[in-house]
Amino acid sequence: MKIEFIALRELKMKLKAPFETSFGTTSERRVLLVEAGADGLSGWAEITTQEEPFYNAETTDTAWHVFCDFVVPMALGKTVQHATEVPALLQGIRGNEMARAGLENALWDIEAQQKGVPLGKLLGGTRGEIASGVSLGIQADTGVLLANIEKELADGYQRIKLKIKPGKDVEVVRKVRERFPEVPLMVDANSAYQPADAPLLQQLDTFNLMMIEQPLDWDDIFLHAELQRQLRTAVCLDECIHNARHARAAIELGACRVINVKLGRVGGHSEARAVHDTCFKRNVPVWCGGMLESGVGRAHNVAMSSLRGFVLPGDVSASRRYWDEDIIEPEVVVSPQGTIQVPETPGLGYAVRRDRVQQLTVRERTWHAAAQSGSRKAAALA
Ligand code: OSB
Ligand code: MG
Repeated sequence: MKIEFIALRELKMKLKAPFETSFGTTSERRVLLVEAGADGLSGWAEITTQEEPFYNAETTDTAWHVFCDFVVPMALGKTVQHATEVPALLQGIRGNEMARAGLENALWDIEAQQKGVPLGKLLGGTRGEIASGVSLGIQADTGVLLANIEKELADGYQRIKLKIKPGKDVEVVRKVRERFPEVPLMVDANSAYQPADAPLLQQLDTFNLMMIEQPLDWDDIFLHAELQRQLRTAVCLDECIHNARHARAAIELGACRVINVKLGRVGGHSEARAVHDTCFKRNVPVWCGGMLESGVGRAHNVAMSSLRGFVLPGDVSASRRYWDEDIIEPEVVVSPQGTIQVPETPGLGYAVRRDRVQQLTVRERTWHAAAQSGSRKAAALA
């Protein structure tokens, strides 16, 4: 695959409802889409940054900068046999995993189309359908939260994740448990607690939670190990894990018993698969996280979730929970049993709606590789 062109677009997409976490509230997404072209095919991916550097260090604007000024110059015009070679092209860029993942994942889409196989299969996935759960934002009114849970369960979702923060934790979980004694339930703190909060977190042990996601600092594996020893409930790491080396360190230090795999956070499909393999070898279950993605990022998540180690329901849920109208056709849908079918058609398995993308685009840049002949005229016409 010769990387002949790359396009980067920013789309403005309004969420159906604001989403509140311990680090802030999001109402309107600034979605970055990458389109890459090779061998007459075009592939799509999403750069899954948030708008502000409160989840990880990247933002929509830092990713725009790193992508335009470093990723594109290092990759444009280069030839790779497999999408797995993209990380080597971008070697040297430290961090900025989401910006890098945008290019690599677009190449995975192209490779899958070229080989005539569904992306999930190309990645080594074996599942025909994946188990879907929901992540519910913090609510001012717990009554509203209970009603929302009722609705998600009626729609078939297989597990409920509650966002928590200090002051919105033990009592909220208690009320949810009282009302839903059996539902598979977990919480996600997005690094809102300190080691001194261990006694408070221990109170959560009484609610039969599947796991507590990322209670402590975003970059602190060591203190999560100390905390895990004080809890019966499994710790799940999200923010802390940026690659397979981190996953191995966290598991071997006893910092967690579950890992949330996010494509963007670890730099793309190759590293996500490596994290999966590291966990699988050590019998650590994984699930696929979400970043309030548009359909493009969501489609990539569906493909990754088809790998055998994704044994727990993830945060990959239906398009219609987020958007009045998604940018893919068909949209991601969830069955009454709480499952998503893994596409069986070549590539991503969902078509990108160019008309809709264009409508929502607020800025756009495109780069073409120089023609091989060195003809400036050919380059200008490309
Ligand atoms: O920590 O998993 C997280 C959204 C934005 C940033 C971080 C997280 C989340 C979610 C939402 O939990 C998952 C989703 O529904 O996409
Ligand atoms: Mg999380």
